[in-house]
Amino acid sequence: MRMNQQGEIYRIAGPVVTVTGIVARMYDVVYVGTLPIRMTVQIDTAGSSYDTVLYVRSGACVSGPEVACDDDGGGGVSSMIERTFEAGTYYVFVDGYGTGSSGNYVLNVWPY
Ligand SMILES: [Ca+2]
Repeated sequence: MRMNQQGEIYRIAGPVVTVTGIVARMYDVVYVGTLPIRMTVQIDTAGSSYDTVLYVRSGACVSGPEVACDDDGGGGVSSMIERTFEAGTYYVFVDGYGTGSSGNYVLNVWPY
């Protein structure tokens, strides 16, 4: 488990979100969001410049159970998770396929 270099967790604010940033080598970026009700959400990294991997964890940030993971399901080497989540708080990790993976990421969150 790697964490973002600032030790920060970014909050997802709003129903549909596109956020961008840079993942440095050896670090993940972590976002947290809360679903008020059970809903289906698509999370993807389309448009990112490197080989991304997405993880979703529930509960405690680094120790909570992993509820979803995807490497290349978004086409090419981008990642995509589409599933129905129960109400609750989830942590979305933008990781890289290899330990040296880094670059510009785009994270899209689409509830529907
Ligand atoms: Ca990938």
